[in-house]
Amino acid sequence: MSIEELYQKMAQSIIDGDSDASIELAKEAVQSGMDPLDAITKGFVVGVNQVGEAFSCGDAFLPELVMAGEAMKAAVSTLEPEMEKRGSHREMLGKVVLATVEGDIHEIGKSLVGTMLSASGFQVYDMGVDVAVTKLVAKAKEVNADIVAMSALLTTTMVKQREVIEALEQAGLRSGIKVMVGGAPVTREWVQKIGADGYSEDAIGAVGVAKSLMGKA
Ligand code: B12
Repeated sequence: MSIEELYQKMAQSIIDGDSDASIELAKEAVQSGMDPLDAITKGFVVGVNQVGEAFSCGDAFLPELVMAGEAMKAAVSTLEPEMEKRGSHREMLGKVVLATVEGDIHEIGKSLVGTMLSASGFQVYDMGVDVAVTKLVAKAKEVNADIVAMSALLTTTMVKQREVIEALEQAGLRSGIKVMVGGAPVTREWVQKIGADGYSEDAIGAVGVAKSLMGKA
């Protein structure tokens, strides 16, 4: 099978919501020596984006979205050990408290960012999804975080990113902590509006931004 065919099959496994197939294809990618991030961005993500578009046009419904999400999660989890193995940087670059904001349960992009950051040498405290503003701020204080990184996939939950920044300010922590935000609806204008320090459209970019925020780019 050519690489292009493999990418196409990967995308199709997500469209079909077929976790067994997405896991098998992820394993095949690892065995063939493919960069796991290529498998994600050129294969699986193409499928998940297609399902997302179909959902927004009314051509797909919630069960399809759920199945696609599960298949995507299964593929990414299968590729994670290989991504971590490939992360060559072992020097501790900084502590990152990472979460998907309150009210939002989208976890795939957030987890991918976490994997890439830890593979690049950051110590990542991944708090999961739907994390309350107060819990996030308390964790940042507890571990003496260098960076707070927040994911939001819904236009209705993006506002929580601003609330966290305000809560960090109120707790007197903002000057010592850099804030990174991301997620599909996040734009540069939004980043400026809420006074965040960094933003990236993808997980690779997130590593570069985190490094530059730590003065280690
Ligand atoms: C899979 C999925 C789901 C799954 C999530 C499964 C899971 N375990 O995560 C399920 C089925 C649960 C779901 C539920 C819902 N979803 Co949904 N979902 C998606 C879908 C198709 C893909 C998201 C995804 O995983 N993408 C792949 C990852 C790799 O990309 P990513 O998340 O964008 O992350 C990358 C970047 O954004 C960036 N990034 C992400 N986070 C961060 C953080 C930082 C700090 C940085 C620097 C970068 C960064 O790097 C990541 C890696 O490259 C999107 C459509 C889309 N294409 O985005 C809709 C989408 C986000 N969902 C949508 C909706 C409406 C919903 C529901 C409200 C549906 C409903 N009626 O119930 C619920 C909301 C539930 C909730 N309260 O959160 C809408 C949002 C519309 C809007 N603008 O608000 C979308 C856009 C679909 C659409 N086109 O309408 N969803």
